[in-house]
Amino acid sequence: GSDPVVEPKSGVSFPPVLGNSLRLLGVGLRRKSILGLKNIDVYAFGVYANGDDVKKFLSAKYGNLSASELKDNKDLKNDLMEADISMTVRLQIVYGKLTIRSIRSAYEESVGSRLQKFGGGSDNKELLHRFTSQFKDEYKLPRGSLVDLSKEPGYVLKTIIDGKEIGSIESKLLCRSILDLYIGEDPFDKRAKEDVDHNVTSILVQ
Ligand code: DAO
Ligand code: DAO
Repeated sequence: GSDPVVEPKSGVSFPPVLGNSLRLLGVGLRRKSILGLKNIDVYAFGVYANGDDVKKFLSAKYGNLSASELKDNKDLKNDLMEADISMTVRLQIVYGKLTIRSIRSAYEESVGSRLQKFGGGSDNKELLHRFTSQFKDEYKLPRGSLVDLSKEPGYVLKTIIDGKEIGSIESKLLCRSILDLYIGEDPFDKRAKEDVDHNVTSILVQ
């Protein structure tokens, strides 16, 4: 459709198409508990992918399976995150008091655990640092800010804040790790992942 999609818990809405080729596959909410006491809603997010890329990279292997065969297909989920498919995760900030320091530390925890899981090697620290060194102390992310984490051909991860590119890093491991937060095994919001799985399946069976 052409109407915006609303993330129900935050009320944040996402355009159905980004640029002219990325389509919205699912929306969700990133929460974080502070001191185990309360949960804050940090940002709403939308997961986008280039539908032609999904077909191009996944049809040969999955194109003649039925929707039900695709539904619980673990290989498909991994291939979606590992293939050279253009995807963007758009974050819209909900929490009004984010500091660069809190972003860095949340990032080290969430992305750091994935780099460990998928890479395991010694360049993890260097990769983490390369990413967080893009966050200059003068950046502000007030409520309503948009951050696009954009995976481009060749496993280049671009970070774009309110339309302005702040850095780009070429790393398959980093791209895989970021996507895992949103559509991997233990995602921030299960519903978003289920929507993405469902929509990828419908791209492949159509
Ligand atoms: O004020 O201590 C606090 C809570 C801050 C929580 C910050 C979570 C940051 C999550 C990453 C945001 C990325 C844009
Ligand atoms: O939610 O834990 C998480 C991971 C968030 C990763 C995104 C970080 C993007 C930060 C841009 C910061 C710019 C100052």
